[in-house]
Amino acid sequence: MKLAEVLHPEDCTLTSDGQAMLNKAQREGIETVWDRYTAQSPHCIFCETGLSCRICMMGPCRINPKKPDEKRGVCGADAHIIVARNFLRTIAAGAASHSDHGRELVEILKAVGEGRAPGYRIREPEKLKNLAAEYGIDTAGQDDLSIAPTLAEAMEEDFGTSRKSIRLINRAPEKRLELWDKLGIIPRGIDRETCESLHRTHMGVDNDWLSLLTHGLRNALADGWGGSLIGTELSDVLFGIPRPKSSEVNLAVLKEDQVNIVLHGHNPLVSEMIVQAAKSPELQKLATEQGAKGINLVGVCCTGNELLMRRGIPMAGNHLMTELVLVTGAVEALVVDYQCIMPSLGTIAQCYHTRMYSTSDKARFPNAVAFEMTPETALEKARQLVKEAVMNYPNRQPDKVSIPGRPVKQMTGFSVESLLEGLGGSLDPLLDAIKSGKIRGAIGIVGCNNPRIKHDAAHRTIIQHLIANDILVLDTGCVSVATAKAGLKTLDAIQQAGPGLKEICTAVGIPPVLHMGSCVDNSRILVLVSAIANALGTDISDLPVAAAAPEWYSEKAVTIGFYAVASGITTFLGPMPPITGSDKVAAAATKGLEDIVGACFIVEENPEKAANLMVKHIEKKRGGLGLDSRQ
Ligand code: SF4
Ligand code: MSK
Repeated sequence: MKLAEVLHPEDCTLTSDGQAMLNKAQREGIETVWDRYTAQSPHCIFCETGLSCRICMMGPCRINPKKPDEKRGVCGADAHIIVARNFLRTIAAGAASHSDHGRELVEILKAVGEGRAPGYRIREPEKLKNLAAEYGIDTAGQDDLSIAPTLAEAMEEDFGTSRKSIRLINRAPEKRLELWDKLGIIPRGIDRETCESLHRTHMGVDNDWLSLLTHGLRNALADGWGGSLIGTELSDVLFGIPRPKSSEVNLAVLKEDQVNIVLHGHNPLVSEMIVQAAKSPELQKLATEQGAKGINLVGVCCTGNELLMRRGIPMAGNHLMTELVLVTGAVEALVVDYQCIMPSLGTIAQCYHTRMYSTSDKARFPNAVAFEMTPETALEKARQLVKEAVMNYPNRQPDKVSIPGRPVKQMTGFSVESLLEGLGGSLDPLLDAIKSGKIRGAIGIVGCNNPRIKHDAAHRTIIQHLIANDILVLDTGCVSVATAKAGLKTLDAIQQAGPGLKEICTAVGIPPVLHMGSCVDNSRILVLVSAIANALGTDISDLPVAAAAPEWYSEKAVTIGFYAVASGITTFLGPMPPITGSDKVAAAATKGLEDIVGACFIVEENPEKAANLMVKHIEKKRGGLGLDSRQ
């Protein structure tokens, strides 16, 4: 079934560049994610509610609440056990993805210290030393290269530690740590909690839905305060702390007269080497010899976010735009690392002259050239890869090229460090703005796109509503592309903010929506809210803050949402997670956890209603702190 037969591009995506490329895809007979979504609909109701189980070969089983003899799986598991087990496995998968990414950064840090990683270096020695101090390492008299392997080894212990807790959890406020201790959910080791999730969910282990859910909190915390936070911190050490800068966004960042290389995935390890390689005068000269005016690097998804935050490299699009980037016909090379890379991309690349390259041994793709990079070989391989892309430029078919529209400007690069610098070294101006009510609170909008929801529409509606209500928005991941494309990351967007937020943004010179990085970088938001709670002498759950993932799709998003909740941040979800098959699990996740950790999921797919609920939540939290409240 083709898109043209059932759907119109305007129904699929809010974005004009997306609509233009969907029209082109239809004309050229190219199947996209929306075609496949339509073909797969309606989805299996048992899977959508979490009531199917294929954990063992006595099954697969499904629970049919309407049939008395189908209320238990073959092993005897009821709906609550099955739903909770499935949910915990999802959390474990998300935690594993982020944390394995974090582990690779630890390995590179070690390789840098041992002189095995040409191309990589320590760019933030101060941050390296601060982290070492947090891990109890005495750095006196040691140079950066000697500190690096010692810190890497200490961080490796966090993955499979024999300690009682992972180290960076200590950044959480005292009250939160006490609560976690009381609940027994302080993560002991990143790999340990993920491994234990898989153990608990094996047939015949943990058959108490609440116990499964509780371990989900611990596993998610191991991600947020462990694997993800290590990933963010070491990316900064190795590639630089993001600082405010200008860039551009949308498909028009591709250049008709240049060699276009698109960088996709999550881990900056590969893309940073491509950036270095592309600067080589020799390769630039080669590009000219092939008839191009230069080499143009652009990002998509979270590798794009990493490059945008640190280097200002323009962003071509988010998750649902990745196929459409190739439909422009203007891409010489698509270079991927891992996560959120649709297996369809290699097939679409073959419809044009585009070559797709996979760079990680653990992430292979159909119709992609396997081009594995290791710490030792990455820079040399990156040079080879850029050269291949340049040599592919003459193969471009001009009649198939169409780059729609014009790029939109955006500001990016708001790490915790750069925010503090912008505020004069102290959180006080931000706290004063919150106390005075000029800024009512802050919401971290994070996450993906999902063809269930009109692409970028929920993001845009919610965020415009929030800033108009004087709520500062921090965004990460694919939503950050949606807001940038809507012009919400420019100083002009201050005009769309409410009067209080307008005043503060004008005074500080920042847009009302601040880009804080990739989906791993949600850990930056954790660090920021902890610092605010510490400054106010309270817990995170008391603050006028929230998180939201209006168009989420990925397992990682569930884990992020759950570590936010475990940390005391109420989290608004668009699509409902597959837990409604158990009234107990659903009630706990969407209500009961509030009494346990001071936060829960609130699920509302309608963006207007969701935005209103978020404003209400912020005002309620203000009231709780004794601040003025518009309730
Ligand atoms: Fe069925 Fe139980 Fe096996 Fe799941 S674990 S497939 S419910 S028998
Ligand atoms: S890439 S996890 S679609 S944010 Fe991080 Fe985007 Fe979500 Fe993947």
